[in-house]
Amino acid sequence: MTILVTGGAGFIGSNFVRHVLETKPDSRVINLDRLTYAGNLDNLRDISHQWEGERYFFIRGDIADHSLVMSVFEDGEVPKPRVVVNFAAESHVDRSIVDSTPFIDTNVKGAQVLLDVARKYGVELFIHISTDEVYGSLPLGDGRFREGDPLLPNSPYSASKAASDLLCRAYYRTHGFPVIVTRCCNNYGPFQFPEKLIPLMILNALKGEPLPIYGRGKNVREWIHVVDHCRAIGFLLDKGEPGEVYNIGTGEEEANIDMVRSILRHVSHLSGKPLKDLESLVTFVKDRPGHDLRYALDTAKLRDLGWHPALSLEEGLKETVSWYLRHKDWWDRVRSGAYKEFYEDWYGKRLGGDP
Ligand code: NAD
Ligand code: TDX
Repeated sequence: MTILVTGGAGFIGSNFVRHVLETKPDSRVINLDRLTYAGNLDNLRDISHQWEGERYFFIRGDIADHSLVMSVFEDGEVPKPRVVVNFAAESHVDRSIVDSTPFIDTNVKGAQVLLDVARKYGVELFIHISTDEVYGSLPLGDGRFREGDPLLPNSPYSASKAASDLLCRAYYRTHGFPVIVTRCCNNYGPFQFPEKLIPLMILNALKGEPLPIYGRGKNVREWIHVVDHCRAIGFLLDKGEPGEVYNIGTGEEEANIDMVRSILRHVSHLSGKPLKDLESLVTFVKDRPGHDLRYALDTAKLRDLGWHPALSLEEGLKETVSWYLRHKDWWDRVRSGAYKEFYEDWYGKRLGGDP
């Protein structure tokens, strides 16, 4: 099986490339990635050393570039993909508030180009990686989103993801094209770009920098270790039904402030830094505009097929903090350049006061 993985140099995509090559011995992976600020070939250095040119192929390019995507299916030098897993996206909500243009270009236009070309070349299965954010926001309490619930996105990011989910639905209904859409909760784990809550808090704590928490930290997220997410996608490659949507989650919810306190506990334990000093870095800042209060998923549909998460949040978080402590070289490189620019622009005023 040759799989075209788009966005394979990003956080979840790189974990998925590794997962597939390690768990499916007869698989080959073509990684198509534009290498935006979030794409990083360091995430796959071990994979390219071991398998480049045999089971792993990298192509730099934009999923919205029609002729480039066509060439992936035609070029004689790489195997022809029969399956597509689309991770490529602009993925950070805060950046979509500053400028939504790249979100439309990649998440909407890019998805349409990929669907079109994949259909033309008779791809047998297309898995589109979407998000719980397309459902909108829940009140605090027990409610959970189910796959048939309406899409009510609140950020430019989630609106662009919802648009691509609807394109997938339309390609299935109109053309009978075999598309599966997955909607996962918040991921954490190795190689996550430190603009997202968990790595941002780990690295700022290690550096003794302020820990910016939006509003009062009461917003709730459901969390999954990235390897459990990858296992679920691998499972759906074999067991998923075309035309269906699957929620992927763990049921493990945390308010942001509690999540940050757990992170600090692990950072203190593993680094020896006094917990009191780390907690003094917590800084409540101006809220994210349109900030969704709570996400939570009903995952009965996937669990009934036989998938369950393997890692608890407690274990996964400890392992993740330990990974960042052991990979300073990786994050030192990542925290320069585009990262720094966005950080100063977005957090500069927030951390200067005005909560
Ligand atoms: P990421 O930002 O870490 O990686 C995105 C990757 O896509 C990068 O390698 C980037 O270079 C590449 N890319 C961006 N635009 C491209 C384009 N036009 N053409 C080709 N490649 C392009 O994102 P992530 O956190 O790994 O998320 C991956 C997918 O999973 C996204 O579709 C996201 O919406 C979805 N998702 C993420 C989470 C989460 O918690 N991170 C949760 C649910 C769903
Ligand atoms: O500095 C911060 N302070 C803060 O309080 C950051 C970066 C975040 N937060 C809050 C906002 C959210 O309530 O933490 C929570 C998590 O924030 P993010 O890590 O930005 O994730 P979120 O907005 O929930 O979206 C994530 O999950 C769904 C991913 O980034 C998306 O790609 C995915 O679709």
